[in-house]
Amino acid sequence: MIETAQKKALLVGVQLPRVNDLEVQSSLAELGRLVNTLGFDVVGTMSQKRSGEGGATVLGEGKLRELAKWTGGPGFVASAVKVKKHKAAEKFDAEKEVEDVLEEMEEETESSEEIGQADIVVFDCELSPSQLRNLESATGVTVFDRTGVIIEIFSRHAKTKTARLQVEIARLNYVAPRIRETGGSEGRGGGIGGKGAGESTQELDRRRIRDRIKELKAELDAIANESSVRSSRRSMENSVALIGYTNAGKSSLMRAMTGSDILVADKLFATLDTTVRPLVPESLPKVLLSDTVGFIKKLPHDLVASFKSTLDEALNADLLLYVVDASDPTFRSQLEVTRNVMKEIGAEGYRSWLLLNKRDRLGAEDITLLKAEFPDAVFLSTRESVDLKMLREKLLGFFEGDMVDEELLIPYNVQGAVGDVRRQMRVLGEVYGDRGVTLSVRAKPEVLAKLRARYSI
Ligand SMILES: Nc1nc2c(ncn2[C@@H]2O[C@H](COP(=O)(O)OP(=O)(O)OP(=O)(O)O)[C@@H](O)[C@H]2O)c(=O)[nH]1
Ligand SMILES: [Mg+2]
Repeated sequence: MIETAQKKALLVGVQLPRVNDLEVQSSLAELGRLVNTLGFDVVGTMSQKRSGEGGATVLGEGKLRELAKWTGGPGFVASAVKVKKHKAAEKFDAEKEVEDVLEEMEEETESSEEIGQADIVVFDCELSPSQLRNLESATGVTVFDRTGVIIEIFSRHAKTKTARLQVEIARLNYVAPRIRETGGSEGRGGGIGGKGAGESTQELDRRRIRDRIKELKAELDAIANESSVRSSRRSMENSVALIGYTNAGKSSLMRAMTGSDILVADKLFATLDTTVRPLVPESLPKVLLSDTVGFIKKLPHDLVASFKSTLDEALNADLLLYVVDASDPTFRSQLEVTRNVMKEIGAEGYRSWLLLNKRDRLGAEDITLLKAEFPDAVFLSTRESVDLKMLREKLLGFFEGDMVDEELLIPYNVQGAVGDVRRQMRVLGEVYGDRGVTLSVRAKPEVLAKLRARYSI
C-alpha cells in the first residue's frame, strides 16, 4: 500500500491529436477524483499537446523542466532509458523537434503562473516502465500513471475473496516489469509477499511474482467452478443486472429496490463485487437484481480481464439496465465506454434498457432535451420513491410478458388454495361472493394449470 498521508499530487495530461480540450479536461477531472479516492490532494494540473505517448519522458524537455519546478527535481534525466526505436523513429524525432519548438513558445506564456509544491505526480495515461523510471529521475518524486492509480483503488476496495484474487493478479502483472534493482519493492511494488533474504535481484523478484500469479490463478479457477454451479442454478430465475460507469448510482438503486444495505459512496469504484438480491417487497414473479463493478475510461486491460468473471454474472441476466448519471455532462462518452466493454465480453444482443439517473439534479429544460435525444430511456432518481415504484412495475411487467390473466373462484371450503395462489401468483384483485372468493390473478399458464388440478377448481 502507498503511504497517502496528505500527499500533494500534480496531475499531468497528454493531449493527443484528434482529442479536444474538453475531453482532456474531463479526463483530468476524472483522474482528480480517482486520486482523491486514494486520499491525495490535487495541487495542480498541467497538460501538453503531443503526437503520441511515446518518447523517453512522454513530455518535451521544456515541459519536463516545468514539471520539475513543482516537485523540486532536476528537470532532466541523468541517463535516460531510451525507449526502443521503431520503424517510424526518424519521423518521430522530426515531429518531436517541432513539438519542442512549439513548447518553448508555449512555456514563455505560461511561466508567470504561480507554482505550488507537489510530492507525487500522476500521469493520465499508461507509462511504460522505462518512462516511469525516467520521469521519477527527472522529478525526484514518485510517479504514477492512471493504471497504477486504478489498480491501487481496486486493491483497497476489493473485499470478497474473488475480487481480492482478481485485483492481486492485475496488480502483480502491473508491478512485475516495474521492479527496479534498488528499492524495487518500495512504493508501487510493495507488499508482494515480502522480500526474503538473498532474493533482492530483479530476476528473482520477477520469478516469484510469476509463481505467485500462477497460484492465484489456480485459486481463482477453483472458486469459479463453484460459483458457476451456483449461478446456473440461479439462471432459472428472472434476473436483472445493473451495469454502468462508476458513480452512476447502481448501488443506490440496488439498495432502494432490494432493501439491502450494500455500500453506496461518492467514491469511484465503491463496488467491486457482484451482489445479487431479490426485489423487496418480494414480488411475483420473483425478480433478482445484481449490482456490478463500475466502468471507467482507459480501464487497464488486465483489470478488464480480471473483472470479466465478475461481469459474467451479468451475462446470466435476462435484462441489462444501463445506469447513467444524467447530471454528468460527460455521460454520453461514459455510456459508450460501458457499452463497448459489454460488447467485448459478449453482451451484444442482450435485452437492455437505458436508465437516466439523478434526474433530481436536472432542470426541466434538460429533461425535455434528453427526452428528445433518448426517447426510450427511463428517467429516474434513486431518491424518489415514485420513480422506484415505477421502475419496479416496469420490471414486473417485463417478466409478466409470458403470463396470462385469469379469474379463479375458490370455494370457502377449499383449504390452502388461497395461500398457494398468493405465494405463486400475482393477485390483481379479489371479490368475496356467496360461494367463495374470486381472485383475479396473473401467472404462468403452467403454474395455473397445476393449481387448478391440485384443488380441482
Ligand atoms: N442526486 C442524486 N445522487 C445520487 C442518485 N443516485 C445515486 N446518487 C449518489 O451518487 C453517488 C454514487 O452512488 P453509488 O450508488 O455508490 O454509485 P455506483 O454506480 O454504485 O458506483 P460504483 O460502485 O463506483 O460503480 C453517491 O454519492 C450517491 O448518493 C440520485 O438519484 N440523485
Ligand atoms: Mg456501486
